[in-house]
Amino acid sequence: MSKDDRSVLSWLAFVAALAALSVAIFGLKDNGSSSGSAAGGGGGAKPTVNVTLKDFAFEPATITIPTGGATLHLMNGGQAPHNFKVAELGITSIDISAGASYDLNIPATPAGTYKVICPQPGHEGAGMVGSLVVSDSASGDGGSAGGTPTTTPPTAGHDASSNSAMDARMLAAAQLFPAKTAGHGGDLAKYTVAADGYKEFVVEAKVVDWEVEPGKIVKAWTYNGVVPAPEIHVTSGDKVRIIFKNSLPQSTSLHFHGIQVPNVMDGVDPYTEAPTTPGGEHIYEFTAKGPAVGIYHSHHNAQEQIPNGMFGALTIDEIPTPQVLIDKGYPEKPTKSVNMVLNDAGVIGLSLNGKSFPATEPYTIRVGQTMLVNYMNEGLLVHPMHMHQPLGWIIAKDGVPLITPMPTDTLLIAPGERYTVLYKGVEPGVWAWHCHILTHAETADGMRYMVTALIVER
Ligand SMILES: [Cu+2]
Repeated sequence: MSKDDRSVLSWLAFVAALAALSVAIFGLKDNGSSSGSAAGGGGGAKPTVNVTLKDFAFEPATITIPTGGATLHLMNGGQAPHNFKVAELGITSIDISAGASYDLNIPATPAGTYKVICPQPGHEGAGMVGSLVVSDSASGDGGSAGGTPTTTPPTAGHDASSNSAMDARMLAAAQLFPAKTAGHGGDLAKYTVAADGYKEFVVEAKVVDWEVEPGKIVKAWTYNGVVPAPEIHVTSGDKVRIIFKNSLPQSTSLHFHGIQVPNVMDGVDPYTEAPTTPGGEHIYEFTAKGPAVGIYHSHHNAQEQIPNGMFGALTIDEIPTPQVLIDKGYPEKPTKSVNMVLNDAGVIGLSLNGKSFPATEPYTIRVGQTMLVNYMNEGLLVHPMHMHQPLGWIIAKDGVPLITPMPTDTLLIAPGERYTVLYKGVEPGVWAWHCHILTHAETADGMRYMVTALIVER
């Protein structure tokens, strides 16, 4: 995969535009007027009060400080960036990102109750409203201490506020895409050429920490520490040797799904070989016969080992662009070739290439360029994968080129199936690309799981 897959400037621009739009809609653009924030430098007597910013609330909702001022230690315990604003006092913190904290200085202030909001677009509407009570009488939680204009959460009607809360949650979720997570799977596997001419790949099964989405770290069962495993790509006629090591706490075996190999190399223990026990090794050898769009995965306790992450693409040669599409103006070779491995179970769960939205990877092509996608379903369920645009052409099923390509915008892929689809960029834009079983793509808190985007640039 090329670097520009991950250069997502257009998408970021799109997200920024979306954010700007919502700022315009909500009219919450904050004009600064931030107070001094003597982050901790404030000299003696001022107390420090801890406030946690959540999605979408202040905790506590009523913050009591003395008239002499205080330092508010603001901690963002949510997923979205938050801010702390007291409009009446002209005080605004900086934007505090998820997990970060900030000390906000509140100077000496007349007694009273002041409304606090988060000025991030939509957050006030989502209920992120609190009160700052300035009082010398009550040092406890004196919620009703002041006599001045109390501002409790404004409501524009029950439905309206819960609806705007939902919109705000969805916006916050969308703005996280593409979220950074540790680890990237599916990159090309390295090999060495042995003295006898074999291409040698080392594949080690092991359990590692894997970040499926921001902050969701699971004990994944992997090949070489990534999900999906590195793609093994070879050419017809290549002699292939896989030196397989088992560093799992369980026995396992390695099967080459959709690849023509001798029976004794099929990896089906206990029939074609003995299981490879923890700490053990097994050598697999075959001569590559292509084209093939296959998978290497476990064939031992597979209903658990595979969804937990033990799968990787194994491809031989390339699926050629059909003449009928070349005649329609498709380039002979795709600009980009992508494996899209679907999963829905085990510790990884609903995911595309080992990641769940917003941590899924967006892909970029230009108008006129083509992207070839090998869909591979390693989960336990069927998934109808839907590309909003452009229209795709199915050019191979299970690695066998079709005599006549078939158009698709929604393609049902069953467990174990592989489909090869060619997409040609036509209309510029950021196009949603997701499983169309809607509970695999969305929640009431916004898009999740099996969702990514194809970015078509001019
Ligand atoms: Cu699905």
